[in-house]
Amino acid sequence: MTISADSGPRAARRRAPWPPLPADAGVTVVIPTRNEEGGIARIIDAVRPHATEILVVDGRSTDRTREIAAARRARVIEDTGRGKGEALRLSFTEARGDILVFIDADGSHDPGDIPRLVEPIRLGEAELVIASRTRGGSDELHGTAEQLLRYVGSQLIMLAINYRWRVHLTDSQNGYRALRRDVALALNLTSNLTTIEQEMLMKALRLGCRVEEVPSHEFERQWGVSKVRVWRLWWAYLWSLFRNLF
Ligand SMILES: Nc1nc2c(ncn2[C@@H]2O[C@H](COP(=O)(O)OP(=O)(O)O)[C@@H](O)[C@H]2O)c(=O)[nH]1
Ligand SMILES: [Mg+2]
Repeated sequence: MTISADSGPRAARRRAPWPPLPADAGVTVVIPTRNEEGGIARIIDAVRPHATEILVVDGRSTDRTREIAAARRARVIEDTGRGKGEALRLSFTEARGDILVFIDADGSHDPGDIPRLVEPIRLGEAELVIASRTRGGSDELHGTAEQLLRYVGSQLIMLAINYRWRVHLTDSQNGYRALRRDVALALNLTSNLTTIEQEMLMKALRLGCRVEEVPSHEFERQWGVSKVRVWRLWWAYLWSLFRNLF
């Protein structure tokens, strides 16, 4: 299902359709990492069949993440430790592929879904394709108070975005997604934190990009610990929402 942005008050800022990608468009799989030595090798091996380049953006890991990734022949670069958002933004200029796929390093996402994320972009049917946990199910969003906060918060944010741009999307927060690199560069994203995901979606809609979703299951983190504390960050999500919504 393809959903286009609306004709809202800022429609004048819409730009012309993006030019078709070359038939041999490369895919850079971007893996942000912070202390992911437990499974980074497995992720790199699993995404390799789907990638022309594997770019690990490391945020000051104090374990062996960078070493292991380099030994697995991924390209490893370092951000300045501000957060996952900074890591993703850095990848826009560093990646060589025309299509970027962002995937977490914690084993939550199924790398086998990469072709389905990339296909609509290759076909010129979408500029941003998000893996939807609402459609694919999540083992990580239900059960504890923090997970409830994440779930309810993300649904409310999704509701606001859907009303604002008159779209009908289901997952504004999943980090597992594919984006054209030229679009990524045009979005002028500023988030340093995990608010980057909703900022990316809102700015893409504002630019008139076509956003698609594919169902994708989210597994529990397979190793290591989560770096994101939503109950400490809720203000950042709200601020990002208001700044980008209006
Ligand atoms: N470069 C970088 N990566 C990060 C940072 N924080 C988290 N990550 C990575 O971003 C991905 C998602 O983080 P995670 O802790 O699993 O967040 P959660 O899934 O929301 O609990 C993982 O691959 C992390 O290693 C950071 O500050 N810098
Ligand atoms: Mg995770």
